[in-house]
Amino acid sequence: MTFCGLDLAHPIVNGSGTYDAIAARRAFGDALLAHFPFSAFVSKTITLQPRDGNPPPRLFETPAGMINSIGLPNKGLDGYLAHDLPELARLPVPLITNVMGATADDIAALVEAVDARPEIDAVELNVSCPNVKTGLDIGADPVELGSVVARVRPLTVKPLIVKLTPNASDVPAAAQAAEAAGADAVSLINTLRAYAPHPRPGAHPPRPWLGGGTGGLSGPAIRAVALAQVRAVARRVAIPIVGMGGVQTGRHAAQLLDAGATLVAVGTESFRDPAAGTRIQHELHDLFAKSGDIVNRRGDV
Ligand code: RRO
Repeated sequence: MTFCGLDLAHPIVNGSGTYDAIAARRAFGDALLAHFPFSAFVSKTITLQPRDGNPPPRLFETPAGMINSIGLPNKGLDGYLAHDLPELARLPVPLITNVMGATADDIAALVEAVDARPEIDAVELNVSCPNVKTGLDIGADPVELGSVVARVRPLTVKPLIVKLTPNASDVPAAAQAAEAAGADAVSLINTLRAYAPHPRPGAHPPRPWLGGGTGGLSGPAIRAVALAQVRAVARRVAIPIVGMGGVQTGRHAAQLLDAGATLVAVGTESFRDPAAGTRIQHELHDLFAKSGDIVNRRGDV
């Protein structure tokens, strides 16, 4: 199949930040390259400057999901290019680098740097980041999102995927703004803003459990939200959609394809099972084989 001009073996990719391919290579050796679980690899989000991330605790388990407050720890652009990129370039699949910035200038610098590296096949723009001036998530305001995408669009010839935030009043409007400004695809959903209270209630003032205060909810708990948002976005844009949110089985992946996604990303499930991508792809394949020919609705396969 093709996605934004990339040849992919199947529609299952990873959600940014949910699979450490470098650590997996260390753990599984060359077997990982022979049986890589995804048809493209999406990097963890990088920023211009290195970041330590949030203080611990960074994770909280809920009855059907996980809340993370990782806070973007990363080596920064230079560290990524020098240390991670040579290793990621050895993966047997196309590489999508995910970037985030708090200003349009930062995002532009990241996109230009990524554009200059032939090892990188596409850029994913994470817009779940507060603008340093307005304090609002860049991706939550369609006007601001459109202006950021329009600013960076001319800076790269690589496919530009905009990873939308689900924490917005009108996600389809944000998707439309991204499309109108030249995005080649949108991906959704990122995590839903969530709060994990401290296990000992009654403190004054009440304390959060997570070091970062609030976090993002992922896993099966958000699957129905993902389906609704992907479906609503698919009705409003013509560009392809990378759908994600609580996918644990091939059936869940098929449901997102039915909702209008072209690719499906696996995220939280990979923490339980690093081979989940392979399993889900096989389950999806078997489902398709049984039902004849479930081609995705955009005819992009
Ligand atoms: O690093 C994080 O805490 C994080 C990011 Br950048 C994101 O986009 N989504 C998320 O759930 N966590």
